[in-house]
Amino acid sequence: MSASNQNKDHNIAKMGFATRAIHAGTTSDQYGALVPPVYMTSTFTFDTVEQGAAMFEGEQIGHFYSRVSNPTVDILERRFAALERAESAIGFASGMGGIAATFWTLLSSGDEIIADKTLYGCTFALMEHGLTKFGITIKYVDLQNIEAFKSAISPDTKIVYFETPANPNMRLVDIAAICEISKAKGLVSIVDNTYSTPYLTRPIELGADLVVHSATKYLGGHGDLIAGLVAGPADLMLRIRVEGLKDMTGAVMAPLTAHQIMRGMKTLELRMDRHCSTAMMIAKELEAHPTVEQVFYPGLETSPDYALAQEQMGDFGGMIAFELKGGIEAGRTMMNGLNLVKRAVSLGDPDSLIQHPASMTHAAYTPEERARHGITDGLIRLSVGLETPDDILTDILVGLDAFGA
Ligand code: 7XF
Repeated sequence: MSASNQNKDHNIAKMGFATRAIHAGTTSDQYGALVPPVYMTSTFTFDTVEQGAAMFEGEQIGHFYSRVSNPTVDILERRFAALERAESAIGFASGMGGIAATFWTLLSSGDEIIADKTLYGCTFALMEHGLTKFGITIKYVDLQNIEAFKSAISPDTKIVYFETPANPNMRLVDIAAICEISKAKGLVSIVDNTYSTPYLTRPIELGADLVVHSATKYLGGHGDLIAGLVAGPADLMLRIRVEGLKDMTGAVMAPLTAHQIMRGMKTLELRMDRHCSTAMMIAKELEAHPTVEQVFYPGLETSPDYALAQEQMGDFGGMIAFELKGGIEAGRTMMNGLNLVKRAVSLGDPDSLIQHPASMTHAAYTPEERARHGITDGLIRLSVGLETPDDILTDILVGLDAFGA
């Protein structure tokens, strides 16, 4: 990177979120292209054998193979780091690819992870069915209980890991409180910030070491790609690049995907504002509806997490979970009665999506595990999209009527 680009980036770093989402990390090409070129190349040529050797040794900085780094992905990584207020970031082929590469880099046999009791189903499966095969112990702890966290820490604990809000039940974890203890005990704290996005919550500013994301969701923002991003301190990120990404998973992000995510991120702030305002409206309507037993949305004053949400979230996000009085049978009837809102997993798309965690995203848990981990069978998860707010609401009310009838 040239000195002039560094200076430009330095100024961008002081600017607002939307400005950073559009401009941070930009480098100029020989034609002055506004949108960065998509470098569809697997390899890069060396001027001399000596230059190639210097790059492999790490003595000379530059791109030499796209499983390690790529100029288009590099711009996205710098831009995303500027949003999370991190020193550095890495793009991955999927959220799971980023999470796996991070664990593979940081853990050895005999180590222990303390994970929150509510996790996305495949993250749980990676830990419970994957890492345990290699001598790693996972302790699932209710991280809303600070004392429980403290007493779970042992000399073997290396990582504390949590989502906030958690997928699927919307529980919040106090990032600052957990990360302060984690730091004092020498653990690496890892926050899955997929639900909030850096627009609403910046875990690193609150003391977290690493932030992981499914960029498939709000960051890409259009339901047309699978990707992951991880951000954190430069030294740790370099280790994750060289070990977890390059050698242990090879879960590299494609340059075209980086281009799509950069296009998506330009409107992240606008989209999140709309996701949040529509979700708040729908959460209130659901809460007032006679067929609804309970609504889980941190923006509701009745939420046990309302005070914490105001502290660590700029707004309350686009995800809602709820239970109907008639349990899962009523939930199925309700979901099958929808026309506009689509029955699908994933989230953060312009299209509103609805799904049943116990049989879909969290099917990796056994029924007993789901009960222990706070994922009830009657829970329905709604990803509130960007359609006209009243149209989403009308569709949901028609679905609730189908159940009420
Ligand atoms: O590998 P992916 O890009 O699908 O990301 C994995 C992942 C990591 N963290 C969180 C909080 C996630 O929600 C996800 C993916 N979740 C989707 C969902 O809950 O609908 C996956 C569909 S099964």
